[in-house]
Amino acid sequence: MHSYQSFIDLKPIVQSSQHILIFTGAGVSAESGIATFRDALTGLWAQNDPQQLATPEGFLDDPARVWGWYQWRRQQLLACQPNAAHRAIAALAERGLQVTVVTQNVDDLHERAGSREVVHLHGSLLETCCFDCAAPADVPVAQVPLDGAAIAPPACEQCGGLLRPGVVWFGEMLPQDAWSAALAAADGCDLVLVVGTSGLVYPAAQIPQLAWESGATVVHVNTDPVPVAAEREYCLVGPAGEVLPALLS
Ligand code: BJW
Ligand code: ZN
Repeated sequence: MHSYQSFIDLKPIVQSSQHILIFTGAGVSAESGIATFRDALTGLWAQNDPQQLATPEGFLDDPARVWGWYQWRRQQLLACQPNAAHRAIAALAERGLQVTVVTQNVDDLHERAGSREVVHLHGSLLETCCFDCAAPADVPVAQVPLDGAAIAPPACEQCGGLLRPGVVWFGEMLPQDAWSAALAAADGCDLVLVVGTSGLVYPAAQIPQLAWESGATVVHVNTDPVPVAAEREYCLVGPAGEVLPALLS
C-alpha cells in the first residue's frame, strides 16, 4: 500500500503516461479565492443550506434567494484569476500527450488558464437557462456590487418561465454529453490526477474509481490526506498550486 508520497517519486509515472485524466473539484480553485463547499469554516455549505440553494425544490420555494446568491457568486468569479494549478494543468497538454480535464467546478478558470475542451460535469455559473423550457438565455453580470441578497430572476423570453443558473443541483441529472465524455476518459486513460475534491458527490465521484478499475494509476492531490486503499493509488498532500507545478514540470 502506498500512501503519502513525494512528488519526486511520482514524476516517472507522469512522464510515462500517454493519456492523463485530470479530475478536479473546488480545491483546485481555492487558491484563486473561490470558496470550497465543505471546508468546515469557509465552505459554502458550512454557511448556507444546500437544500435551499442547490435543489430545484429550493429554487421554486424562493427563486429570488437562489438567483441572488448565484449572481453574487458569478460576480465574485469574474474578479478571480486562474492559479498555478490551473496553469500547470493547461501546460501539460502542450507536451504532446493526451490530456482530458473533467471538472466538477462551475467556474471557468481551467479555460482561462488555457485548457481547451474542459468537461463540466456540474454545468457553469456563467450560463443561464429557463427553469421550465431549458432555453438558454444571455444575462449580463450585474455592475453594482452584490452581497448575495435576494434578486428576482428575469423571465424567459421564450415561455415566460423563471431563469435559473446553468448548474447541476442535487437531484438533477448530469449533462449526458459531459457524463459520456468523462466515462470515455476514465476508460481510456492510464493516469488520473484527482485534484481538490472531497469525492463525496455522486455520480461524479465514480470517475476516478472507474478509471482505477480500468487499470489506471490514481494520484490524489489534496491539502487533506486522502486514505488510499489500493495498489496504483497514491496521495500527494499539499495545496494544488504548489504540488501540481512541481509534479508536472
Ligand atoms: C484543496 C485545497 C487546495 C481545499 N489544494 N485541495 C449515491 C449515494 C448517495 C447519494 C447519491 C448517490 N448518487 C446520487 C446521490 C445524490 C447526490 C449526492 O451525491 N449526494 C451526496 C452529497 C451524498 N447527487 C446528485 O443529486 C447528483 N445527481 C444525480 O445523482 O442525478 C441522478 C438522480 C436524479 C434524481 C434523483 C436522484 C438521483 C447531482 C449532484 C450535483 C452537485 N452539485 C453541486 C453544486 C453545483 C452548483 C453550485 O456550485 O452551487 O456541485 S454540490 C457541490 O459539490 C458542487 C461540487 O461540484 C460538488 C463536489 O464538491 P467538491 O468539488 O468535491 O468540493 P468540496 O468542498 O467537497 O471539497 C474540496 C476538497 O478540496 C477538499 O477535499 C479539500 O481538502 C480540498 N482542498 N483547498 C488542494 N488549495
Ligand atoms: Zn422558457
